[in-house]
Amino acid sequence: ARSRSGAATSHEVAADRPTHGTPSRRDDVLAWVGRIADLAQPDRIVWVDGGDAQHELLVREMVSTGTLLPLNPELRPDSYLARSDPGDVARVESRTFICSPTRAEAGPTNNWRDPAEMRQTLAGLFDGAMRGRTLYVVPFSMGPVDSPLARFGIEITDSPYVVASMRIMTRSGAAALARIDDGAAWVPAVHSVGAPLGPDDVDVPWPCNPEKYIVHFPAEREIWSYGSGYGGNALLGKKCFALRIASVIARDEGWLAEHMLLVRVTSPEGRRTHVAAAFPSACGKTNLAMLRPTLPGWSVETLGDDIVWMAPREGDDGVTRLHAINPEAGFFGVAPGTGWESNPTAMETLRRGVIFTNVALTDDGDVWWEGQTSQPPAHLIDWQGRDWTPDAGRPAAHPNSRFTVSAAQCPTMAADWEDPAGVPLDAILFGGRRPSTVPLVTQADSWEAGVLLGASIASERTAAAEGTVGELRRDPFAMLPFTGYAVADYLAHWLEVGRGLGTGAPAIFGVNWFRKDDGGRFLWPGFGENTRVIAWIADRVAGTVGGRSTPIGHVPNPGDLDVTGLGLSEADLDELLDVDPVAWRAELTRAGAYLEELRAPAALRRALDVAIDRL
Ligand code: GTP
Ligand code: SPV
Ligand code: MN
Repeated sequence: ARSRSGAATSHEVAADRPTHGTPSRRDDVLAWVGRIADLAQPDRIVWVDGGDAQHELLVREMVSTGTLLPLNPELRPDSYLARSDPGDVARVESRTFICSPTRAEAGPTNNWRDPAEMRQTLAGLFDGAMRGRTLYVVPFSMGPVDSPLARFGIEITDSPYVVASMRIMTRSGAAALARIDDGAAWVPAVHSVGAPLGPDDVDVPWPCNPEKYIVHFPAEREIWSYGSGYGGNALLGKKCFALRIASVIARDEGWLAEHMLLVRVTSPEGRRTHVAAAFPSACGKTNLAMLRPTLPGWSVETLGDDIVWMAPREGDDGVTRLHAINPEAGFFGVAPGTGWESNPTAMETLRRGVIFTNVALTDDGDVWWEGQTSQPPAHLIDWQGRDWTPDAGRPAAHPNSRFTVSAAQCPTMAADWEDPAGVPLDAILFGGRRPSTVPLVTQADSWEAGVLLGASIASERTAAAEGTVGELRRDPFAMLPFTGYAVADYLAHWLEVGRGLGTGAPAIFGVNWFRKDDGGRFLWPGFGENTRVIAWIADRVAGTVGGRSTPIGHVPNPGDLDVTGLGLSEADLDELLDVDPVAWRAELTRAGAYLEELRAPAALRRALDVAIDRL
């Protein structure tokens, strides 16, 4: 018998495996769980209800296996540190697959595998993969459960860390299962760390497998993930569902699933502007989402920091606008660089109830990472559990170390952030890390020019995925690793959505906080001071501020941007707002070659040619 225990409950699903919790009432769900259990052969099955009792049991178990290290409850109540396997610290884009029926449907930017072949590979990998472990069934909702934009999924995982993280990042448990049981469509998502245990094996704190597969079947709307416990690879509601699979659903249903933050900006006059912004991974979304304005009278409320779903809907005024929700319920944020100076809102959010991953441990049982304070503590335990002193010559926290925390704890969260209707979008920003050429801010002159701007995003690589940090790479819409179908079709879909919106379409802007001088110093102070740019953007939407026309769109005249008190030199400001025709010709020519490679819609290539001609 596969089960070691005879203590089966009445809730038996498959074989004679003990089952705990309240299973679904739906036959298709039960059959699927049964099939996966028969394949992966876990010791037991737990239906996760999202309640405190189950959660506390799970945490206790993780503490006993060393997966979670409790932090000092006086300094950081209810918080834990997880140290991953050193080979499992980021998304693995080279191991991420889009298994559409044809290679063309995955486009030139995704790794494609033949679906039938991949299913065979997965059947082999998952055969017995959960032996000695518990199979958790985690029903979840992306979006407030009552939102017409919400979509449901069920993740099967053998990782308690994933269960605890999904509880923070999504609405998981009984409420989501109730919707599914009532007939809602659901996306099956199967995850295993790929580390079965024999009867005499002792578990490690962070089980994983050197061989990793992050697999999507867009036609079947199905996800399989093997070998990793890291966020974007394992919390399948996040990038796998809310971006890769959702982008396909959105294409079919006429909406957009994007790698964006979402905020509400209120001007001193009380005018509200809803802004979404797409920057590549580790390029400032969480920071901008938690912006603490440095200009008097302005306020910013947080709605989301990583993913936005938006759908056209006609308002009472007869104008069709994009209405946006944040499908997540928490933040999985980059720790390094987060400090009381740079992002006090995040620091306040992190006071309690946090799962930290791969940060350093202080001698008094709290956490530290590079950039939290200007001076590091004299002694730490680094992210790999080794002694660390400031002269160690290596970072104490992994550059992609992260915090997982509930959005409800964020002090700047908008009171209505869970409004099922979402917010009407006024502006969309695109940006990246560009040390040269790209101005601080540009307004696209049309939706088409804005789509071109999004399609042309390039950014220096960061530690959020494997690869060489600092290398410039193209990342259209900050969605390069997250588009579930051919990027040419994705661009065509954006153009199509814009046509449907007409005058209700949000204005589109490009921003760049990362321009440097010849000495490698950031020209722009960034962080809270980004308020100055956000204020210009909000005023442009209202039509109350000027700008000068350039071949790549409108940029502020030096006098249009409020830079009082920044101590910015005139020369630095000029450089930040400069559109150099020679550099831009080269930039657009490169972008054109890339669009060609993508087989982007002709309308975009024409828009690009027009801009080149104007230069
Ligand atoms: P993902 O969660 O990977 O999608 O990242 P993100 O886009 O949310 O990036 P995040 O806000 O976490 O910022 C990543 C890094 O960029 C951090 O180390 C920040 O300190 C740094 N950063 C954010 N905003 C700014 C800025 O305005 N200027 C500068 N110089 N650095 C910034
Ligand atoms: C990113 O890499 O863009 C993240 C972290 O937001 S992850 O969830 O791992 O994708
Ligand atoms: Mn992200």
